[in-house]
Amino acid sequence: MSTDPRYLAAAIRLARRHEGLTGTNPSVACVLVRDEGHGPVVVGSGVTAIGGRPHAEPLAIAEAGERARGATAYVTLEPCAHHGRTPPCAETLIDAGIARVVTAHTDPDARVSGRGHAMLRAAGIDVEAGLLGEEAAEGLSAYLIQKASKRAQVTLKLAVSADGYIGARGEGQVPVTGPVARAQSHLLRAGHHAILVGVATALEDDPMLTCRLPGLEARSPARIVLDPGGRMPLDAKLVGTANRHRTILVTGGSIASDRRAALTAAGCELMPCEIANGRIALPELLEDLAAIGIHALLVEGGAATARAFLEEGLVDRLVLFSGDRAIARPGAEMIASPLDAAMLEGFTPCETLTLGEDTMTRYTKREG
Ligand code: AOF
Ligand code: ZN
Repeated sequence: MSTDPRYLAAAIRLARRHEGLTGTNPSVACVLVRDEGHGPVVVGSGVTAIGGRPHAEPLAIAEAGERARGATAYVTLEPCAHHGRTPPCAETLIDAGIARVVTAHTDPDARVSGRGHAMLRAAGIDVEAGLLGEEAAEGLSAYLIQKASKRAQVTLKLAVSADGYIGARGEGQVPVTGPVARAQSHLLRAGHHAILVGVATALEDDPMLTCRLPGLEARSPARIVLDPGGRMPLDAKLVGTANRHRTILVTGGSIASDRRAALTAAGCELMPCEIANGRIALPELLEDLAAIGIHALLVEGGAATARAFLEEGLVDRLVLFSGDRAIARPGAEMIASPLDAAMLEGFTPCETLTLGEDTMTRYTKREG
């Protein structure tokens, strides 16, 4: 049986490591495998460096050294063919004496698309393209959506209690899941370019929206608040920490000049956006975010914001944390999950993890 799927799957897993950390570049991985007479062994591997360069292939080749000669390269994306800030990876593979290349997905970048594979074939390298394409596409999805639609990818995170609620009005952050699930939700933050909430959540919860896992604090993404009416209080934690963590307030453009000056002085960026029916026009916002390099957006709430993205069909991926306890209390005004059964039908489950007492299921949008 061919070992190709096994090594390519290993590359797909490796690529996940730098998801959200490679800027506008996709996180790609390359695994080099050679049979030196005792069966295939991995002689080198690489993943696109944090920030986006170097690319995966030269890193894997540097690790393999002379052992790259005659090896098979498993790459999650078609090797690049253009002279950018680094020489074309297809050329690097050819020069290293790679014998065979197996890739999962073609590169939609106009400078590369089809050319990377063609360069390799022209040099006499045996190329197999498109193996495990769907699996690789999931990890590359923010990049693929940005290239195809010029908009940011949307991942909606929801934490729903056993009795179907996401919180209680006027009570700030109500714990819905336990510590293991909460740690996982912080890891989710680290893999995105920005976290978005509506101003109601910012007012009610006064959240920080940072990644607070030990050692990963530096991976906190940018924070975005939808604030069409300019209601963001100056003493909010998000404003108070805007000098340390990028903070973008999406406004309707009608903020009093003294407030504007104070928010800007605190380090907030104001992003005026189109308003439709009193609400931020979300498709336009996603295009504006992609234009400033925010390609992977995590929407964290609250209910109205989540519902707006769901109703407009703008949720590409859904991450649903299901708590094991009921949280409703007599006298409390409970906030129901914005996700009804009909909406959930629009998504395909792809993975469920048990996290302590709770579970997390990842879904992707059902196509067609
Ligand atoms: C690869 N291997 O690891 C990655 C690739 O601005 P540049 O020169 O870095 O080029 C960015 C483009 O490179 C990007 O749009 C995509 O086509 C490709 N990314 N290619 O061979 C890699 N990250
Ligand atoms: Zn490259």
